[in-house]
Amino acid sequence: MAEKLDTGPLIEVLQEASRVAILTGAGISAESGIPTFRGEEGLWKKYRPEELATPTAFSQDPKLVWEWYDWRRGIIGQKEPNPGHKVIARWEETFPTVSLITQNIDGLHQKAGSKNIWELHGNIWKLRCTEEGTITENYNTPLKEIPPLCPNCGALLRPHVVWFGESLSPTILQKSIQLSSECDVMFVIGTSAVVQPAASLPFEASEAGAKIVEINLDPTSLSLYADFSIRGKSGEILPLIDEELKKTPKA
Ligand code: BJW
Repeated sequence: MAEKLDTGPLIEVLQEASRVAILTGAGISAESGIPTFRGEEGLWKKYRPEELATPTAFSQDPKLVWEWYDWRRGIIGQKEPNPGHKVIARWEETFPTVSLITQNIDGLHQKAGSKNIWELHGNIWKLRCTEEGTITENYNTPLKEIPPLCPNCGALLRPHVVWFGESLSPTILQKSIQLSSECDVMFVIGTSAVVQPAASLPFEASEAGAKIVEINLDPTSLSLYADFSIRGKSGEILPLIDEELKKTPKA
């Protein structure tokens, strides 16, 4: 599929682009071996996270919720960025401005070298004190105690992630909306585009005149509205676009 892709019209658009925004979801990390949330092999199927990734679940059984996060940290900690993450990181040198808005909490974009990142749903390597709100980085896998407690005040620590029904950081959300409405091109990569408010960002971009490029294994509710909807693995499609971009002289 990827080999037969006609990238010509997309390359023309990219050659004119100066502000590129990229919205990523779990699919970008799938080829690194991190399960996505939805779909046959999704995390939701095996571990019912809709019951675990909520403030209610945490207040009822913090140990259970932490065991789930500890298990996921153990998987993520062993994984490396794939060619898709690496192309996105390199594009910070290719385009005048690249802004990466990610729903992922795995930290693989940072590991690949991306710098200008806006993490909409937090980061699994950060813990937040439920009393003081202080945020600390912690890379221990497994954690030394479950549930972990704040070394300063002894209160429960929680994962610094955004659960269903919780608000996103207003600063990060506002910045993401601004970047979406100011970009020339927005890539939407490996997201089922069902979780709000992230799923609205491509529409902000499109309404403001940006071209939308979706890369996904399957069609989504965004596919019909995208200017380019490319089916395939992002770890294959992104390097292919990058190669074409490098070898096509600007018109
Ligand atoms: C590949 C691939 C490969 C696979 N290559 N592609 C408006 C209307 C209705 C409801 C709401 C609304 N506004 C807010 C809500 C409520 C709720 C919501 O959106 N619900 C919907 C499900 C309907 N949103 C919220 O609660 C948000 N808070 C909020 O808005 O506060 C204000 C408010 C609250 C309540 C009401 C109204 C306003 C918070 C959302 C937080 C989401 N948190 C999670 C968990 C994070 C922590 C953790 O990881 O444990 O974030 S849920 C989970 O979904 C995670 C993800 O970031 C997020 C998105 O998933 P994603 O990335 O799209 O993954 P998948 O698995 O769904 O898709 C993977 C895709 O990749 C697939 O399409 C594959 O085909 C593809 N793929 N391999 C390319 N190799």
